[in-house]
Amino acid sequence: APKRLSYEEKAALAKNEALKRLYNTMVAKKSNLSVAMDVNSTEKMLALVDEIGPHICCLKTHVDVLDVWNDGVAKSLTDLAEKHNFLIFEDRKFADIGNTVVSQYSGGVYKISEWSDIVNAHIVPGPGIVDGLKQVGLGQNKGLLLLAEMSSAGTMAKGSYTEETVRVADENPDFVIGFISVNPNSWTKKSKDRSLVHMTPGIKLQKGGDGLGQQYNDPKSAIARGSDVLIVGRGVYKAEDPKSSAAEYQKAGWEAYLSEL
Ligand code: 5BU
Repeated sequence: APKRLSYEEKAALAKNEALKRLYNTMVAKKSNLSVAMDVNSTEKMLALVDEIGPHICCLKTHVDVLDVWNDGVAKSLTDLAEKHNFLIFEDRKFADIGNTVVSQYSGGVYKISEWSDIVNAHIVPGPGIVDGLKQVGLGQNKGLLLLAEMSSAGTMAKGSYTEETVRVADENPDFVIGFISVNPNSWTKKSKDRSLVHMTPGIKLQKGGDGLGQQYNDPKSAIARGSDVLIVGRGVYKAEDPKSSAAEYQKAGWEAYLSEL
């Protein structure tokens, strides 16, 4: 098997600015941890992000679960991203035709393209969704992740569907920066582009589930399956001490990465 590339090597191959910035941040902070700060209180979200900021390479948001949103909140978030040096990934999971996602990405109440560095999309509609998102994001140095797999039980994103995401990614090397993946080593063999990032949700130090379909893997096994960035939600924000929990996940993820090189 070809040797696994380091984050530095992937950065050197990256064709997209946001992707390069992600790898450079990971190397600089020794962190492959992305925290999903899925609390409903905007005030609490901002306070927790300020606490755990030093430990993450990327913050994953769900802007539509927050109780308050306005341009000031967006500014607070991007200020925190600058203060702690992390990227912002809005987990919007776009899934419509190209023309509609142009508006969903750039307009509305949330104006997602103004404050996020990375968004993601399903390829259910076909490749026009990538063309639409690219029209908004490429000129602003944004990046797109394709949902190749999901962490939830019974996911239909598998087999030839997952493989189709590789084809769509290969056709858009300037804008598609990688995938949401669970077990990338099992399906990326044919991918030509080794710079692409694999970001993996459903990570927890204790394996198991949540009673609503989530399935957890631990950091070490996720990295061994080919993941680059570990996404942790409840493992951090539901912990008694979110900051020390984030530090623990950062360490576990980084040691797992080093052991794979
Ligand atoms: P958790 O609390 O660590 O289970 O949170 C996982 C987060 O990742 C949460 O924000 C989900 O919406 C998100 N997620 C996921 O769990 N599984 C997926 O396949 C995708 C996103 Br895509």
